[in-house]
Amino acid sequence: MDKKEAISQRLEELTEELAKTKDNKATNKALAKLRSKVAQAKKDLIEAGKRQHGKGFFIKKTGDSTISLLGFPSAGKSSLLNVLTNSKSKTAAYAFTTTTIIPGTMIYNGAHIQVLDMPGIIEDAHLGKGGGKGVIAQMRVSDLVVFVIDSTSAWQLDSLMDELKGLNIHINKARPNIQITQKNDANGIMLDVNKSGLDADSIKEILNAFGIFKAVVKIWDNVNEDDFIAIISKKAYYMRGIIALNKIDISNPSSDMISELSKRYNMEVFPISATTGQGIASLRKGIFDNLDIMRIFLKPKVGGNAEPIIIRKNATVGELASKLHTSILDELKCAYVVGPSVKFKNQRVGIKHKLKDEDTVTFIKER
Ligand SMILES: Nc1nc2c(ncn2[C@@H]2O[C@H](COP(=O)(O)OP(=O)(O)OP(=O)(O)O)[C@@H](O)[C@H]2O)c(=O)[nH]1
Ligand SMILES: [Mg+2]
Repeated sequence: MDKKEAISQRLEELTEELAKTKDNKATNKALAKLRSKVAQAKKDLIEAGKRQHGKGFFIKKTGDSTISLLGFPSAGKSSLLNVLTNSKSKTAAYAFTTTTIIPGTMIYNGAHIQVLDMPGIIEDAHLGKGGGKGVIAQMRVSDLVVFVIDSTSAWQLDSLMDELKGLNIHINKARPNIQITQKNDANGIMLDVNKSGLDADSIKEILNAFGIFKAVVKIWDNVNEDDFIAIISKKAYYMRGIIALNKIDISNPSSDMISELSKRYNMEVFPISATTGQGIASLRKGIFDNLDIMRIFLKPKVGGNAEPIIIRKNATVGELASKLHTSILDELKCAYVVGPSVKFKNQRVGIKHKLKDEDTVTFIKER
């Protein structure tokens, strides 16, 4: 039995004991002790998992954004990489054709989007089956997950989503708002705001189990014990996702089924065929729209080039200037903007003005 299995077993025993103790109407003190032991075991489990990462087929992030193609074997991930990018990844009618992560680049709206073709995920990927751990680790650092699903067996997505939930990866969910400010002069744990489903004692025990004894705590959202532990152990991931419903050339899914899928998983669904090319143009647009990037054009054009600058959505004029060159920011007086972020053409704006996709900016230097 390896370390992780041993901790899992201990966690199971503790959880059982906790359930029994609750039935016994035991003292609060005994319950508190048990709860903090459970919290500690959960933390150990997360730590043990951390050390097992890094088998080393990590691909370095390049370009403006990175997306990963995730799905079961033979769903069509490699076929999709081949139509979206300039790369060639081997495709075949049998499962586990792709055994390492294959990168490609998709250029859309002037943005260079790195696309990662992943080996097919199978159940219990988190236990290391089918190289699942490396795939998950790489996926977590990408900016968007495209779930590639075979439309003839779309509901398989259930087990993939369960797998991710078990790994504390949440798709299209806002990160719960929890503030923990450690203060040496605080009088223990001061619970200023508590909108969670947890009572003050449980919160204290969990924080203590993580070595936090003096802090001001504000919990603005309704979280349960598991969410709370995941967040304070910094092991919860919140990611964006969309669904590429593939092979529609052989299944022809109904619009009811598509909207049902979208509702169930809270993701936009793009019906496509990687072999006939149906729906691929909409998927490209969907990928760009779901990334946190926008296009800004410069006037005068840099080197006669009409290529946009790709920058984080809602970036300011100042952030744009420093992305280009720090010296531009130093000399910047104001800017003139044409486009969606201003009320009229060539509106004069300051450094803190927030830009929008497809704005055109003229920098004015200080004399
Ligand atoms: N009819 C049809 N077949 C497709 C489509 N996309 C992929 N296929 C076929 O499905 C099979 C699997 O495709 P791959 O692209 O290798 O699938 P994968 O998801 O990369 O599979 P692994 O690498 O094994 O995980 C191949 O025979 C493809 O030709 C599609 O849109 N329509
Ligand atoms: Mg493949």
